[in-house]
Amino acid sequence: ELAPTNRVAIFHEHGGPDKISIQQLDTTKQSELNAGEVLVRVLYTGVCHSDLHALQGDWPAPTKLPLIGGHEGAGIVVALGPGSQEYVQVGDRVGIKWIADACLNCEWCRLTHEINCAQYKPSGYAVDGTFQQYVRHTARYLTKIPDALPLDQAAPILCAGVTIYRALKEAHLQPGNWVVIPGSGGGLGHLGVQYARNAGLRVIGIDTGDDKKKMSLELGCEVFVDFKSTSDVPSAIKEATGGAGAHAAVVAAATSAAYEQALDYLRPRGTLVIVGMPNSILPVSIFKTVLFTHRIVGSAVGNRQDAVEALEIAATGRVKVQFTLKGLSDLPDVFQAMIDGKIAGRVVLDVDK
Ligand code: 8ID
Ligand code: ZN
Repeated sequence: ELAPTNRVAIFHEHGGPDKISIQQLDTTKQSELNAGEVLVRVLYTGVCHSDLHALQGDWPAPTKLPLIGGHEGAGIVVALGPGSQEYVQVGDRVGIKWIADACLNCEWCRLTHEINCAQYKPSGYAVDGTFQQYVRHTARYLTKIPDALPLDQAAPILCAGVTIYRALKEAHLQPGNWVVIPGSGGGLGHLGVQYARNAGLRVIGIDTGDDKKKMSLELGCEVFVDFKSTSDVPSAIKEATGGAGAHAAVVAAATSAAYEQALDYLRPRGTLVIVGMPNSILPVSIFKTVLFTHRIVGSAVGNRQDAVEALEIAATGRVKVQFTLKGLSDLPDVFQAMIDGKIAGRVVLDVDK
């Protein structure tokens, strides 16, 4: 059942989409499973903007090199290492997430904050990820995918979905509150609009262009603000919320401008949730933060329970990934389209194509 070769998208140095090459690697190493590991045959993987940050070397944390990126993988368990059968069986439909593994034994892991574990390993960053057909993965950190959810739909939930679902929780909102989602036409954002609506929130989307506007409104934004054609975004948001401003902004855009604007349209006691990750500094007025008693919080993916919940909600059909299906060999073009801001929703790759 293990093919002799593994088709991968790999890069040896940081840079642009031209650094990616598609190769066939020998699978011998992958068949030697350690205790607690399983072999996953990846079928579909989403392409997250974090994969582009990894390719470009944007963040002040080094990736492994050469790197096979990707951290939104959906596939089937095809082989079990010793001791892994207590978690999964051969044939199980499973998801691979940003957190490939954590120690599960430190203070942060005990509190379910595995993202803060000093030993946690990000997929497609510190260890090879899902832009390949076969991934060796710790059994205990895989997430089972509900039967009702097709694997191509499930893939983007495993990072984009779980991340924005958890970020909405971090805003501590009540039904009827206003939440603004900058980046509402992107991968995380378009799912955020739907999870927010599912939680009874009133949603304002910010993004640009007709496709992203249409998608944002169809998925449940009451108001859409185009950040390129609107001269004063904060005023537009204040007006839409009856003058007071929004209860929260959950920023899913990879640009600092979206953060600076958010601080100007939050209502008193409002919360800014930092999700999108440009490598930049946000200037914050200490005086205004005190005057308006704002909260500013970071949110990073979600824990294993958040992943289960995000998948279950998607399996009911109340959250639907809007995706374009492409092949692994299209990855360079997909990254270029992401750089150009042309992707509405998500791109999912069939790793065999
Ligand atoms: O755990 C985390 N915190 C986490 C997890 C996953 C992803 C963080 N991220 C980060 C990614 O690394 C990236 O920085 O979230 C950001 C968004 O990821 P994505 O959703 O995968 O990116 P996208 O599909 O390119 O969507 C971004 C959207 O933002 C819009 C773009 O038009 C695009 O639709 N946008 C931009 I660029 N500037 C904007 C602005 N000023 C804006 N939208 C509103 N206002
Ligand atoms: Zn991601």
